Amino acid sequence: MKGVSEFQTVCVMGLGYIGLPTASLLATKGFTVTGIDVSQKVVDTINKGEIHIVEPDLDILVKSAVHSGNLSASLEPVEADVFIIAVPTPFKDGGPDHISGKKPDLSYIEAATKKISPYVKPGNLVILESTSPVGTTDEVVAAILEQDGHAVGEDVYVAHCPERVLPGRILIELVENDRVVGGINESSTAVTVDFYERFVRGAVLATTAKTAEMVKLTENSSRDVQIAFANELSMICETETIDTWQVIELANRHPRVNILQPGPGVGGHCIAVDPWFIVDRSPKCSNLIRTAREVNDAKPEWVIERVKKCADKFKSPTIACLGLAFKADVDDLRESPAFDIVKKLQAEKIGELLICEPNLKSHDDFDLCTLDDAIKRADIVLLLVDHKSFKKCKASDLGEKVVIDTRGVIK
Ligand code: SAJ
Repeated sequence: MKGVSEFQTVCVMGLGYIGLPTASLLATKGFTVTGIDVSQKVVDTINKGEIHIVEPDLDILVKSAVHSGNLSASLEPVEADVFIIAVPTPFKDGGPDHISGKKPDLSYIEAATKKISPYVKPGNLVILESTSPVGTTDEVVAAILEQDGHAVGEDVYVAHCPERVLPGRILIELVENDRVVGGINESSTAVTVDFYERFVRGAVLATTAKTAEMVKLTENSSRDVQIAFANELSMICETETIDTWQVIELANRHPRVNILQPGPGVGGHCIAVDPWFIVDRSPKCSNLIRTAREVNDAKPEWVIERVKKCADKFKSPTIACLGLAFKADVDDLRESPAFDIVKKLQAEKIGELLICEPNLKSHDDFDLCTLDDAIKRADIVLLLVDHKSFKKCKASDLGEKVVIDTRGVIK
């Protein structure tokens, strides 16, 4: 059996927002990495040294990793010293009632574990990086490997090391952030800590698998609750005709107050999803977490009502919708409140929509236009995402146009 310092080959399952940056980073640190994805298109793109997602500097990293010969992509796993599972964990939406319908969908983790199982050998390390409900590392990953005859915990190490990187800063945070590592037993934890210490500059903190799972869910739920507070505040301030952003700015001058920013809702595949994993397992003790999710989920509808009210004042209004992404300076539309708002305005035929998303070249459902064109022709300017280019818009340039600024960026 190899010692951890001899681990040289890595197989990364899933080449998305976490898997691809991780695979490329490891490749540039000297590991021989094979990235596995279910999409032939993604595999072909990466093997050409190109990328399929928008993330600062990722194109340069992938290009150099592929050209060095240390990174290649494939549809099928290969034998390796370390296997990293970085696949999505969405929820299954729409059950008989809204809350219990939000059950975690672990099918991608199950499929990835089953796929690597025939390639796992004694001495290997299997790491789950996907954000997961408490118990998944033991009850899903380790259980599947055990069923397949692997001596899990004895000569096959299994651990959870949740990813914590912020889209838009992934390459910096992959290296700089502290990491939490929880093995299914002490030897798994120790081996995994050693592995991350080979490429992470932040501290690598040891705990159990269950604690590591809960830590990750806690981080995202905490942020969700705090954003819900800001969103609720923005609705209260609107009824009082007070500027929310000024209230927050002034309140944050108190040494122990730090309120986050309101917006059109909370999007992305993490914060809008992960708190439900806690609610699903502990429904009786998670009122605050569930309510925060509901407040944030209700915000897009509140924005739509505001748009409708403004639109009623025009015969046939032209509405510039600025942004579709789930947050600033990314191209990711998953769980995006901006996208949902624009879709609904379109479905309800609320005016002529001019849609601008500078991070996308095109979109199947919408014709996209430039910022200048959208603003020039609009009666109503609806700012949904605080993209860099939108922050240049000044109220003085918008003249008599009605402005609905859900992010508080138009000064
Ligand atoms: N948002 C607000 N107001 C704020 C901050 C954010 O409305 O003050 C909105 C954003 O516009 C977006 C959503 O919240 O729609 C989430 O954005 P985000 O930037 O807070 O977080 P994500 O989803 O991009 O990344 C989060 C991060 N978690 C935390 O900050 C605790 C990241 O570190 C995680 O790795 C990531 O989730 C993940 O993958 O779980």
